[in-house]
Amino acid sequence: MTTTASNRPGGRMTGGRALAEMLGLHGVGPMFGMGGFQLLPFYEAVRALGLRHYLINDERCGAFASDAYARVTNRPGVCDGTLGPGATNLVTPLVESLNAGVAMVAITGDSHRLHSWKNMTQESRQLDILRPAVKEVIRIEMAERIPELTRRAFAVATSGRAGPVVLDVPEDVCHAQLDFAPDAFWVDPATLQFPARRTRPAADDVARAGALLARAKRPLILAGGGVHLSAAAPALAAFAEKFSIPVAHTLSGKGAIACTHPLAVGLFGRYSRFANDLMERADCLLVIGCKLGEIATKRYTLPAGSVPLIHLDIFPEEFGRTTRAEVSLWGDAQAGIADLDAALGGKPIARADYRREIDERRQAWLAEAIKRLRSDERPIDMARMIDALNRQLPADGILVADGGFAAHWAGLFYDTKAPGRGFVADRGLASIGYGLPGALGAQLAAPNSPVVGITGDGGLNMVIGEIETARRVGANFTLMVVNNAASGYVKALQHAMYGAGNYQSSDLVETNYADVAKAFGCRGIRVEDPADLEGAIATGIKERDLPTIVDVVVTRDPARMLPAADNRALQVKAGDRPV
Ligand SMILES: Cc1ncc(C[n+]2csc(CCOP(=O)(O)OP(=O)(O)O)c2C)c(N)n1
Ligand SMILES: [Mg+2]
Repeated sequence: MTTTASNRPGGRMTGGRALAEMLGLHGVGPMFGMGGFQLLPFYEAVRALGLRHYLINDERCGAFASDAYARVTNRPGVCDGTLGPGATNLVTPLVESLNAGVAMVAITGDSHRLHSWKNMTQESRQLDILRPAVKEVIRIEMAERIPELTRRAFAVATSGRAGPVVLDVPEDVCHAQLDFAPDAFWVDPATLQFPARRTRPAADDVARAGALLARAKRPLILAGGGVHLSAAAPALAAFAEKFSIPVAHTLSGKGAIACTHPLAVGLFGRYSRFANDLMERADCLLVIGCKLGEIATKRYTLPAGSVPLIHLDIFPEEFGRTTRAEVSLWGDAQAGIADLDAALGGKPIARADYRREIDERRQAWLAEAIKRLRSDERPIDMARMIDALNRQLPADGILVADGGFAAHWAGLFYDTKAPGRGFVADRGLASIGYGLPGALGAQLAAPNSPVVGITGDGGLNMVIGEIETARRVGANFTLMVVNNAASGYVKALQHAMYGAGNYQSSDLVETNYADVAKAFGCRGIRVEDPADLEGAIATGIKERDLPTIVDVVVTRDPARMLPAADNRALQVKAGDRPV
């Protein structure tokens, strides 16, 4: 069953072709998936139309790669999985996108409706399984409705708080041949990126927030990932600069202002440079695009209840969930920042003393941290590895961090050099295994930028087959492997909770990932001496003919694995986690 290439949709075609035509009209970026019989006409149409689609070795990774593509471009990511195991493999990454507010369209093949529920091979209750993982499930029951419902998938994915949508295509709908009217094929241009449309907070709420901020002597902005979802980083940086308000960030909010900006005070929450201290002494907190979840609030102990708090968010259900707000601003981050700017009257505020204090606190923090950042230890100190990244990654570089230690260490010590999404971490669900496919998606999203992923060895083991994908598709990023021969975060917590030597199921066998990389036909560099770190990263960034894997042998001492903490001095409260 072949279809002829055409850039003018309409006429007789398969359902799969109609779907591919609609994706083409939506200008989708690289798609990732693994085929099966149900979606074959779609794959054939993708081929005929010349759309970019890549075979992935695990559907989880296809959706992770699309998610990273979406975060870097603010355009919806697209992935697919076949009936049954393909569809169920999408659960974890789709929950990531759901929790993180990332627009995705995930196409699933489904059983032929003439035979469904007759134990067709691979059949499962896949929509029941996927439903709570996504913003919306759209099942196409009539092939005639493919253009309309594809359009609807993009509309739902990109509107309000963005999120993932499953577009479920039964086999007979995909394989059907029918006549489509050309005027069925149109797109709503607003839905080609997210947020599709921007809403503004109510004017009287903005006025009250403006009055609170105007009175404040020590205001502090707490920026979450919503700043990036709204593409609000440049606006936020300008706002902070104009009114001399320091900016602290969550893991997802890194880059809301360049980390090298004098008003950037780094991570707040579970791990902090000095932002938590500033939070304690603030007299007004402006929270932007942040859910104030467990890690941001250090298990609901921050901020102190007495500080007046303004909460700007697109998702009103988050107001008051963990933290009481004095003023809740329901709206888009970028639009809300513009409104607050106007409410403050447009006159810059200098706050010279406050700025000086921030500089002093930064210097004091650095004086302590420098020992780790410049450590010559072998095995290598994680902080030294991040320091090397700080030196080697340029302003347009993108660092993608996996769910283990990588995200926390990089969140704490890595410095972006420009406002924007220079740091991508899967904090929606914090699965391990995002680092490699995330770097793949980010590299295809920003082909001219150096992309570096950091992954744990455990996270890499989970998805190692995607090294083959990266090489095949020419995604020539650099991947740093935090090689501690352990499920390190777990081992460090076991050490803190149960004492030295009491480890269970948290050790990995020593593996040379540089050799693994070479076996996959990629460049592999093993680094055991910290002095070699920068050269290895520089090689990865410069030599763009192949993906480069830098296997970094880091500390194996579980007492020294947690970011910025020496566990020997750690206080462990009964019934609670150590950090
Ligand atoms: C899919 C998944 N399973 C389990 C966890 C819990 N977890 C958090 S960190 C971690 C250790 C991961 O080991 P590795 O990737 O080697 O990173 P490391 O902490 O050693 O740097 C685990 C298992 C998780 N985040 N995701
Ligand atoms: Mg590890």
